[in-house]
Amino acid sequence: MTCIEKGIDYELVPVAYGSEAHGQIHPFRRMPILEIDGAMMPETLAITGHLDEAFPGASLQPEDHAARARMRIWMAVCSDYLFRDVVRTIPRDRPPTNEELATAATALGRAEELMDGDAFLAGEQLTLADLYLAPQIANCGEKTPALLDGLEAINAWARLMGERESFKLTAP
Ligand SMILES: N[C@@H](CCC(=O)N[C@@H](CS)C(=O)NCC(=O)O)C(=O)O
Repeated sequence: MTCIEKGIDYELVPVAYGSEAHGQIHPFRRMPILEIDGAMMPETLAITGHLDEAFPGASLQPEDHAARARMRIWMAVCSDYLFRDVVRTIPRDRPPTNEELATAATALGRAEELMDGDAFLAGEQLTLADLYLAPQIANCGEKTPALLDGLEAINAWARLMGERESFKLTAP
């Protein structure tokens, strides 16, 4: 999504997941990994920040200090809490337990409370935080749509994100 929002050409390259070769380009054998200028860069935060800063086009990080902090709050929430409690906790290969559902629902409820009525997470401008949260909410919607019931602010924001070309073109 970040590449598309910035107008950067990219190619998705398969990797032998968990292999030694994978370990050589990501020490923890995860995704994503950006290959750029002959170097391999792991980790979403580093990758999306680099794409935004190293390429021309409208910035995806606000100039205003408070808005930038708000973007980082959301990115921390995505990275630390929603990724762990929603994306990782809700399984794909079996129905979730009640405990797993409760863990995810608590995290989503707290995220809902953090929404403050702006069009995007850090204000009226799209930022890296929106591009981080959108796939996480889509992941939840694929696996357990009922968890999103009643989360009005998150659902309104997700509808807006779902209309973007960058979302449609990268749909799972
Ligand atoms: N902190 C890492 C997390 C990376 C991560 O866990 N990625 C997931 C995909 S979204 C993954 O590789 N999962 C497969 C696995 O854990 O084996 C980042 O933000 O890049």
